[in-house]
Amino acid sequence: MNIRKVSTTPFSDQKPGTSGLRKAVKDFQQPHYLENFIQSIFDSVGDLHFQTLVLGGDGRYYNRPAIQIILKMAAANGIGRIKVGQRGILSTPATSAIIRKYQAIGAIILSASHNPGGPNGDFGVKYNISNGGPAPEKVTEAIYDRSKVIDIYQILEAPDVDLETLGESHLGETVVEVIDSVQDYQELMESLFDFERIHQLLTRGNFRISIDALHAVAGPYAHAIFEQRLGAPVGTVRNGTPLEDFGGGHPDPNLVYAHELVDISYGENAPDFGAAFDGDGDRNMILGRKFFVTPSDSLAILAANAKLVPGYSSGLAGVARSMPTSQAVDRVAAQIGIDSYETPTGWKFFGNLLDAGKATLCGEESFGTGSNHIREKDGLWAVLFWLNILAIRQQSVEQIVREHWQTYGRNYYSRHDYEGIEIEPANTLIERLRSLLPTLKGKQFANYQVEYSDDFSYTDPVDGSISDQQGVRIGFSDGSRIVVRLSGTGTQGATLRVYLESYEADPAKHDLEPQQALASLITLTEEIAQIRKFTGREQPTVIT
Ligand code: VG1
Ligand code: CO
Repeated sequence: MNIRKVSTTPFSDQKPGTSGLRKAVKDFQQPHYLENFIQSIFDSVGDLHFQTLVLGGDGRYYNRPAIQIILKMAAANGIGRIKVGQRGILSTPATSAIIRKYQAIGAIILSASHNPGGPNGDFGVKYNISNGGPAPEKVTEAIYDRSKVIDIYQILEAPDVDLETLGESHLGETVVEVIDSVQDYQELMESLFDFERIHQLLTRGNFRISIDALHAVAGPYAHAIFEQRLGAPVGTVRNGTPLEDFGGGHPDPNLVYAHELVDISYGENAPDFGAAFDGDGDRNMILGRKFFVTPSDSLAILAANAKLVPGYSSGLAGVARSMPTSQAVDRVAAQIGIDSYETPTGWKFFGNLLDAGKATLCGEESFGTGSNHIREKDGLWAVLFWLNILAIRQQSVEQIVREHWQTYGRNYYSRHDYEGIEIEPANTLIERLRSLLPTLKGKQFANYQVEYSDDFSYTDPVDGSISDQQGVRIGFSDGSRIVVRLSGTGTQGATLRVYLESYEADPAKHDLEPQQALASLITLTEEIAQIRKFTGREQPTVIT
């Protein structure tokens, strides 16, 4: 078989964001666009000979053609073995598990996560390194630097690989192994959780769950684990077949986009537990009966109850959360006497803490929770963790959350997103806020006194690398916070994210709606940041 060396010219916009390179499908379909980026990855990661690469994606439109291109490029670049998910399907957490289990050099994950799919939707490429986690910034920068000067890529001339049939074949010298998408991941889950107790919970008595895969990658995993293995009735998993356009929806597990599940969970005869996942299966939303669990609370509750779960029964080394995530987990860490780390947004910042054994559980406010079992956030894992806790405590989701608030106080929390706004005024808003920061400290706004104001800078405690300008934070003396940053995953215009948090110790005041509890902070945010003026929007697009 022939290796073709193809001349190419660089694209200037292949800078990976919070989670890989995300662009419209149409951008990726430009001649050489995908190939340039893939070759830039291969050129940046060192010697590939005799190495194993993991390859898969969330099943979105363009997944299959992209996989064929990448298989042939990987073979042309001399990779020893490629483990590719059957039909090109691998969730992000499963990919991370497979890298670690088989000591692969890394993985290419084709996903734009929660962004919509289809010919007019988005596509994405993430590169994960040998620890199973997203490439850290020094790697993504090397890939980006390479993409700016690339002039040639290599691809094997060969027929397409059959992705339907499990087993091995050859592409030139390279072994291509089509693997079961679920099996390795399911084995890992069985090693962490008490499947027998969860099986009992789901089959004896009248505890009912409802799982929504939003037509995305988690479907096959959820069918196999909840229905086939754990005995939940067929039909428990809704929208469980991955579709190229996710049925036209946003595969984003929150109260806005997972409205079908929300209607069920707040309807008559609601199930005891509900959950949804995102496009690539790394996010989760947890619902009780007529009850929503804030992701930040979910992280804190998993941390507080970790000893009930076999995989974590010996306790936690530490916990970590992204900076905008609420401080609820910090209170649990303080009580247990372990460290709590605050990192920039994006899972790549947890990798070093997990590798160094400094943190066991990690989480983000954006519906992401995970642990040291892999190096990605993990939607199904979070659901199994909750079910394991529920099986042992024999209380409702709401009772568990309310008891948690009684013990630790409640961190009221909300995120307001302004999606698809114009880039220039969005940048001006942020720059203006940055310039205000030095003047804010000590200032009094109605009942709020500013205790600190900065643009978050993170020094990695393991390798000393510094990441600046990770979000404007304004903290008040009563523990409330406003955080403002721009998204690094959007593909149209800019997305402004405003994160609001206030703390309430008194259980008598734990029954407010978050928007109501945060109302005066929301007004104050407008006063300081002038969001209406700069975005031209009266309201956020999405409130979570
Ligand atoms: C968003 C979330 C962030 C998450 C990232 C990737 O990033 O806020 O917490 O890690 O998406 O998640 P940003 O830069 O748009 O705020 V996923 O599930 O899209 O890979
Ligand atoms: Co995701």
